[in-house]
Amino acid sequence: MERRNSDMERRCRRLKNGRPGEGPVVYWVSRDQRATDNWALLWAQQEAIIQQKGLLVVFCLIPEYLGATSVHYAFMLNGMAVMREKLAELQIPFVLLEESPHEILPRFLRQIDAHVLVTDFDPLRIKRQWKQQLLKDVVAPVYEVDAHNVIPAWLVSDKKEYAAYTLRPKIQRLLDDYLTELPELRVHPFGLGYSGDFSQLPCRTELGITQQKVLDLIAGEVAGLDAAQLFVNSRLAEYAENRNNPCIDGQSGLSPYLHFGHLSPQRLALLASRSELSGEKIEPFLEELIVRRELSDNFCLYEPQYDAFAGFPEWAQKTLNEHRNDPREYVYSLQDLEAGETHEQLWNACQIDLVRHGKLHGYLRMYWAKKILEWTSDPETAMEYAITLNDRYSLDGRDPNGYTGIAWSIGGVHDRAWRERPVFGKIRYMNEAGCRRKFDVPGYIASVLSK
Ligand code: FAD
Ligand code: FO1
Repeated sequence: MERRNSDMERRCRRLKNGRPGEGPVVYWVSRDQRATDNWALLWAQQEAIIQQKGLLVVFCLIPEYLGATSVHYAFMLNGMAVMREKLAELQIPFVLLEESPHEILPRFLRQIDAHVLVTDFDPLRIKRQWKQQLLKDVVAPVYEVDAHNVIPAWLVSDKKEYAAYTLRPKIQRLLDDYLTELPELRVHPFGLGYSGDFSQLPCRTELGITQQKVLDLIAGEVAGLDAAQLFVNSRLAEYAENRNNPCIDGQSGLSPYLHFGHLSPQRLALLASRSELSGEKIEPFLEELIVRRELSDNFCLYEPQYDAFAGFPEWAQKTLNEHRNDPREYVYSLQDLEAGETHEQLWNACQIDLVRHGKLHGYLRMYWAKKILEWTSDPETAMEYAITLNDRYSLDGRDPNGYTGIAWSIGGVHDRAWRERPVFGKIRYMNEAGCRRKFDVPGYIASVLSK
């Protein structure tokens, strides 16, 4: 009898009891779109082996996801084709259904008499809504595995954390125990465990082109792991020094692979912590990758209004309300902002960078969002515009990091009060002059317009 792996067990929680079917264990992949280093898939295979059942991976493709464009879908589906290849090598079938999960999965699971349903954790509202609906209609037991955080979000904290400094000790206390080597997925010994076919279901067989570049990146878990290894070997050493300078390629550039789940954050953290670099070179990167990223999941998990004014801390709502009627020197429409047509060249260059290259350097993202607060009529409009533009253009958009990063910039989430000023109140202020003190602004503008 296969012994249960405790490292897997503690990353899994049961969402629903149910009647286990005679068919395969089903992993409904959504957030963590990879075969390698995927705790949800590992747990599903362990369950299937213990119960001597088949194993199947299913993805539900919807046409409209949080403002995603065809570029984002191309990157995602290219990456999914790589995952399907990896699964096939291990005799694990993959099915893509073209319908909302809560619509199609109950029918699909009944048809194959699924043994259990395994899902991956995602704090976003749309995912929670899908799951709430699913739990009503699915007969089989349902389990959820956090395959995205090194320490499962519901374990590291049971409440909305105030800031990085309140979450950091809770992470640090558990990190040595959770930052472990991940087991290997095995060739599945029990096949699919279903003899029927899926011809009556909205299946789609053609996915993406694995070697096609999207926004200069090859998608998927193979390219993602290569990019991670390359960053750790060649640029991690200078990360602490270069990461806040948009004129230097100092950040990892790995966020699209992390967003689409092509790269496991735990694998990346292991690669970084195992490099022969000294602690003070590695720590600043792990602080962002683990503390900051898991703080974003914590915010989206425990703050239902994570993308709205109501999600801001009390002090921020108060100060923004006190300055709600301050005169705005400039007020721009969403169209002005989208076209990068404001009075400030640096901001326009940021927007052009975002639109043309699908990404914006982390330091400039703060400045970019804060100007939207300054140049719109009210904080609610600022949130709406910043989220719309970030989700529409950023390859790593539509992510807990994005909603939290925007709420930090506009609404002081996880930040403290600063010296009071018009429009911003006590929200931390940033402007072009501040950027000029930090890096070569003309050089950045020229580089964007020349690319
Ligand atoms: P690196 O500096 O190499 O960091 C590696 C990884 O650590 C990142 O990929 C990310 O997973 C994590 N990380 C780094 N900085 C942060 C941070 N401040 N908060 C949370 N996690 C972090 N990140 C997104 O993934 N998607 C977004 O849509 C997004 N929108 C943002 C909007 C604003 C206004 C702000 C201020 C930040 C936003 N961030 C977003 C967070 C951060 O800027 C990006 O994660 C980072 O710049 C991505 O580039 P990188 O992978 O090269 O980062
Ligand atoms: N997840 C799904 O389960 N189905 C989809 O059709 C889908 C489309 C999609 C498009 C762009 C994008 O950035 C993400 C998308 N996701 C989809 C979500 C994906 O799982 C994300 O990486 C995570 O949800 C991040 O929170």
